[in-house]
Amino acid sequence: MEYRFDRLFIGGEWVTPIDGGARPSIDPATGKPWGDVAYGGAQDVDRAVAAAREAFEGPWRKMAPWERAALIRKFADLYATQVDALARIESQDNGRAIRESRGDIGLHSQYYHWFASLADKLGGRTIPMDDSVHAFTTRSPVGVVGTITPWNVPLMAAAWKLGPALAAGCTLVLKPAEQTPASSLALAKLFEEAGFPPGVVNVVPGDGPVAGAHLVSHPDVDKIAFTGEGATAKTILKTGADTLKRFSFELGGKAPHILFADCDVENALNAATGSAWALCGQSCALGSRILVERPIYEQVVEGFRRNAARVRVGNPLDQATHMGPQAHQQQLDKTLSYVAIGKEEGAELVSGGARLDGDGYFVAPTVFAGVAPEMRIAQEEIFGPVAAIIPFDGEEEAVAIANGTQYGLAAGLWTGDVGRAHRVANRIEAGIVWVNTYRYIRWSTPYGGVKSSGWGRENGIEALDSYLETKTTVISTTGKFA
Ligand code: TXE
Repeated sequence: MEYRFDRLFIGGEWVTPIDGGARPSIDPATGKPWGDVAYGGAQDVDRAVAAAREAFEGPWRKMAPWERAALIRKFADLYATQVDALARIESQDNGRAIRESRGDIGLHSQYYHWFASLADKLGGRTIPMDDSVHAFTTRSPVGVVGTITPWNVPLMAAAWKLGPALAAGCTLVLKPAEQTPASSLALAKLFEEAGFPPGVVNVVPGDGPVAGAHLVSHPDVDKIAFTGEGATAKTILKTGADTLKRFSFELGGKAPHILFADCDVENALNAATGSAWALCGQSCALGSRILVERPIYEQVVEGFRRNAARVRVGNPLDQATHMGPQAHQQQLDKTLSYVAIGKEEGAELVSGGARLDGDGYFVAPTVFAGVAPEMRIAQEEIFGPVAAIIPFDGEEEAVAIANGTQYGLAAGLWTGDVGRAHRVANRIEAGIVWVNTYRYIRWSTPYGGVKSSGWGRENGIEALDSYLETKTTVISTTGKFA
């Protein structure tokens, strides 16, 4: 497949931006541009929304649900043949280790297949009333969806939104993050090749405050599906308020990963270190707060030190690399600033804590021990490879610390006591809790946050809810005013 990055994809055509242009995209492993990528402005967003509206009112809506499903499946099969190419494009743009990108992107076709399988099963229900009325519900697509995605996992964030949106019968304008637009344009190519009607999926890279904000305030966009920072979500709510469109938000996290003394410590330790530094620490689901019961505290801190030394940091396109660079300069600066904050707050730096030599945005896997729950490094999302180890005594304290942040996205706990597993999982404020495992995320498992971590759920049958409207129809069976 020939991929191109110098045009926007609007209405089924590769077009030159009207009020955007082309801009170098930076390879974070070198700090240098790898090529130019098109970006759009407000007028390009207008064109894309118009194309999405036309497709929504026309061919996409007229297509039978099973035909839509067949097309999504065709796309998913094509996607599966392109995993290597997509992984290389994404890793070059965002620095994610290729072994991780391949593994992740290798699963995406299943997301599309799974949602395709639901496209023709979106029935309503009948509502028992009395003999004089027949009441029932039907479900229809929300309409044109603006999807705004982040730079850490551009294709995954797209799959989580496009899968259910297309199955529901919506059309889309996808605006990827300005730092990592390339893989989303590659995605557009696959929709074109699969034979999607023009305008069903449009891809317009652009700046958040320009293209993103225009999409959000656009009166002809019915819903915004967003993944990113909480502060951006608040701006988006204000920008879009006048249109009263629908919003779903997948925001940040500060997941507690709790290790009770009765767990299988080595197993838990490996999961805890792996999921603190995956994606170079740049994922909302990572266990960035490691809560450790005191009897195993020294063992766990030592294990983190040992495992940090084993992480191979380097060229993300090298299959042997465990951890690539931070995705961009701003994130590098943010991570390093939190390392300084951790030191100032008096946490014990066990490992890492510095930028690595060279032009790329590499940081050593970093471990702070002796972290107090109220420290900023235990409260705020760093989004870098920085693990904060917090000691605790007993279940009550573990739950209090786990719930003691503004976030509530994901959590993990390790224990050999099945009763404790249920008790603690039940009390943790999070959209997903993993017990004796971590970061198991699939198309069928709902994912999303409580508290400041978001609105709505992605994946699972629940994901469809935010792309559908429910209509209730009540018919008098007597022909009289009931
Ligand atoms: O995110 P933004 P940033 C967190 C993480 C990270 C921090 C900053 O802590 O360090 O956010 O990342 C678009 N109107 N997460 O600043 O700005 C933008 O173009 C409309 C957690 O890069 O939220 C991009 O497409 N759109 C997170 C998208 O929002 C706007 C993943 C995300 O960028 C906009 C990423 C505006 N006014 C960062 N401003 C997760 N939940 O996984 C920006 N955008």
